[in-house]
Amino acid sequence: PFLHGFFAKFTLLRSNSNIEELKQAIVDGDAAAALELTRQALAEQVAPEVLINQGLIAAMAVVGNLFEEGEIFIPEMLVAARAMQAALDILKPLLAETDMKPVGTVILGTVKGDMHDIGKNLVKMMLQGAGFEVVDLGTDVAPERFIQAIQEYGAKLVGLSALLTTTMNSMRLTIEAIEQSGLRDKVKIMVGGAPVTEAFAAQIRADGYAPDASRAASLAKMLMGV
Ligand code: B1M
Repeated sequence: PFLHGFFAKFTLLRSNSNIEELKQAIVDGDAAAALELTRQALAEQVAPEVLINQGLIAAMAVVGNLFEEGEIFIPEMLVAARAMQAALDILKPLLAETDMKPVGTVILGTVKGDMHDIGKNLVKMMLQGAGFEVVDLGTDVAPERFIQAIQEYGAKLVGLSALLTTTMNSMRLTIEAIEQSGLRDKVKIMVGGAPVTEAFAAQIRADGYAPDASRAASLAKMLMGV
């Protein structure tokens, strides 16, 4: 029993330091290291949900703070998000075998007529980093597709992105269509994108606006009461 305790403690200490290394690799945007450390930790029997919570999600929280403090910028945030995504891709199939539940499901898309998706993809990765399951409808998404997806996934949160002043109106039409479908009181709607403002969000009756991907993740958690 003494030796067993010793080895258990040793393994725990080792895996804690591996998780710290994994977290740092993601913050640094080193996808190769993040992958290697994730595989190593799995080989040492560290549970996937521990890696996600203490490694991936914790790393993206650090990245979000650094971004909000102006210490890093969009390119660094993108590489960090890609490193997180690489690790998440190998952990996701394993999660299906555990009972780890996502924080919630978000239906996300760039509204009709708009092809810009770089910002939307960044929002997606930060939401995933915060523990959300994201149903990404892509770009140029018609209001009916949002409605269909809300019904299909029983989602409680919808995220709309628009990069053109002309497609801000699609955002309004999407919210109006959700209202007319009778689903409005079942979902929270958050909006964002370069031309979108807090005042516009209020005008079109969205539940929230975020100026960047990091704050989109915080807003999503707030709207879901997490
Ligand atoms: Co376009 N484009 N573009 N473009 N493009 C802009 C947006 C523009 C400002 C350039 C300019 O003229 N100065 C301008 C819009 C002007 C306006 O509406 N007032 C413009 C135009 C006019 C066009 C075309 C019409 C050009 C043409 O064909 N004549 C055309 C439209 C096509 C269409 O959509 N129907 C077009 C096409 C393109 C490309 C395809 C070439 C390419 C897009 C590639 C792609 O996305 N896969 C492109 C690009 C790259 C840009 C610029 C240069 C960069 C946009 C970007 O990716 N920014 C842009 C000029 C600029 O912004 N400097 C421009 C980086 C990204 C990380 O930021 O998307 O703002 P952003 O996302 C941020 C936040 O806004 C927020 O978080 C993100 C990360 O922090 N956020 C959310 C975004 N979505 C959110 C959702 C949320 C919360 C936060 O909740 C759900």
